[in-house]
This record gives sequence, structure tokens and C-alpha cells, in this order.
Amino acid sequence: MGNAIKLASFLETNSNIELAKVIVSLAEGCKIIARLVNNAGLTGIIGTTGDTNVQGETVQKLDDLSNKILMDYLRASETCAGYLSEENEGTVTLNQNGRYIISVDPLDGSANIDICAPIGTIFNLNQRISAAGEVTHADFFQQGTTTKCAGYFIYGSSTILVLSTGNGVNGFTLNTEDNEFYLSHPSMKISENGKIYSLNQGNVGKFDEGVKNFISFCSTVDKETSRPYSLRYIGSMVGDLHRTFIKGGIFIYPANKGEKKGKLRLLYECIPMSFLTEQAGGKATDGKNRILEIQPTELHERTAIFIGSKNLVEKAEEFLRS
Ligand code: P6P
Repeated sequence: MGNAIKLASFLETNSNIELAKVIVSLAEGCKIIARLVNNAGLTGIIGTTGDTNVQGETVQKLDDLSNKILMDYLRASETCAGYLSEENEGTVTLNQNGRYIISVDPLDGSANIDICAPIGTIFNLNQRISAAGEVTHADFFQQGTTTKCAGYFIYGSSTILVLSTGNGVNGFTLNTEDNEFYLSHPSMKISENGKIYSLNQGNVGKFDEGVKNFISFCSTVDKETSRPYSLRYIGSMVGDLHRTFIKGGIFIYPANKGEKKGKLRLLYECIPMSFLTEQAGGKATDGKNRILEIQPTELHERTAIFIGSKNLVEKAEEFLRS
């Protein structure tokens, strides 16, 4: 790979040794997950375990396996103290003297495994508040503004880690020749404007008037303002947001008649994605309030989210106010 920058080298100058150990352990675990996802059709691990998780959602076999792999690798890091996951009801203490805690969605969008659509691992890292010993809920109930590192691994046509430690956003592609992550997307930026809107339009009958009016705005023919915008929706947050990072646009999962606080989880989906988005020059709110300033009060709480190109999020907020 010539002089391409490896993830470990990048972390030497962009994080401290304890944080780097957590990120490298996480990346090693996600390399295993990537291989399992790529071979899923051959190894009989497509399909469900027959259980439902704390969210009441059907657990895919790969959800369960990914969750176990990440707990094992992060325990081995010795610097990750605690673990919160979509797949676990409560928090798990991994290393009593560790300094960091992680909130993670081990395999976001896993229902898409059998259709080979992009899925991913989303994570948020904070420093623990408690001194040592068992982690507490307070360690995890920190506003997104205190995030030390956030990122996602997308398992798609290639496996890419998109990461921020607070100084911008960088992408690292997994080289299948030597199984190492190399810097491939330096200094990622989300364009201020965009021509793609992304939401589950099937729910339009359940949306508030403001959201319906924004959808009408996006789909109105107006050549001067390059409308109608394109509607793109994968049904996998990591896939929809990775496209938003690369091509601009807005991703929306609003509150609706069926989901009073929306569907997506604050701690391990919306905060990490919002941290990355702001670091890349974009914007992320619940339609009114900055996601990173929401005070978490429950481990698996949900929030509405409007996220992506700054000017599009602000246009959506205008419709929600009117
Ligand atoms: P819907 C996947 O289940 C997920 O949590 C996100 O990855 C995705 O954005 C959303 O739910 C899709 O939800 O209701 O449109 O199928």
C-alpha cells in the first residue's frame, strides 16, 4: 500500500494510548464481523435466533454474534470499562479500571443481511464519570457534547471505518489483501446543500403536517432550485448516512403517530451519527433541539432525528415551525 496511512499510525497522532487501544480492539472485532457478514450466505448464520431484544425486535443471529464478539474484543482492550448495546438490556462492566465506556449498535440494519444491502456497527466513546469498579448508568447518560470518539463501520461493497476523535472526520478502508484499515477518505465534509432526501415515505400518513409539507417541498418540480430532489432510502441508518456524508442530503426519522419519539436510539445511533455529522460541517437536531445537547435519561431511549446537509436540515426545521 505504498505510503498509505494505517489506522494505528493515524491514532498515534490523533488520540491517546488508552483511547487508541479501545478503537483498535473495536476495529479488530469489526474485521471479524465484516468477514461473517460477507460469508453469511454460506455459513447458515442468516436468519433469526427466535428471540426478541430489549427493543422488542427480532434478533438476527448475526446481531447476537456481533454483540458477543465486540464484548470479547473490548474486554481484551483493558481500557474499555463499560459496554452498552442495543442487544443488552443493561450495561456491562468489562474492565473495572478502564477509562472509557462505549455505547454501540453492533449490527445496525441487520434485517438487510439477507438482501445484501449495506449494514454497519455504530459506536460512541466517552470517558467514564465513576472513578473505578462497576460502571454506572450515569457513565452512559452523558450529553453528546462530551463524546470523545464516535464512528461507524459500514459493511458494504467495501468495509469502511468513518471516525472522529474531535478533530474532523476521516474514513479508513479495509484492505482485503492484508486485512488492515488504511486512510482512504481524509477530512470528510458534508456539503451545506444537498439534493437527496431520505426517509421511509411509507409512513407519510403518520407524519405531522410540518414533515408532510417538507416532503412536498422536496418533491415539487422547480428547475431553478433543482427540485424535485431524489428520494433514496436503504432502511439501514449506516447506509443512508454514509451516502449523506459522500453526496450530501438529509436523513429523517421523525416522531410519528406510531412512534411518539421516533424509532432511532439516542445513545448508540443518533449521538454518534450527530457527532460525526457536526464534525463534518453538517447539522443534526430532533427537528428543534441539537441532538448533542439532549440530556439522556434512559439507556435505550429514542429520538426523532433530522440530520445531514446544514441548509436542508434548517429548511426542514422551517416547515416544522410553520
Ligand atoms: P424503518 C434498522 O432497523 C434501523 O434501526 C435503522 O438502521 C434504519 O434507519 C431504520 O431502523 C429503518 O426503519 O421503520 O424505515 O424500517
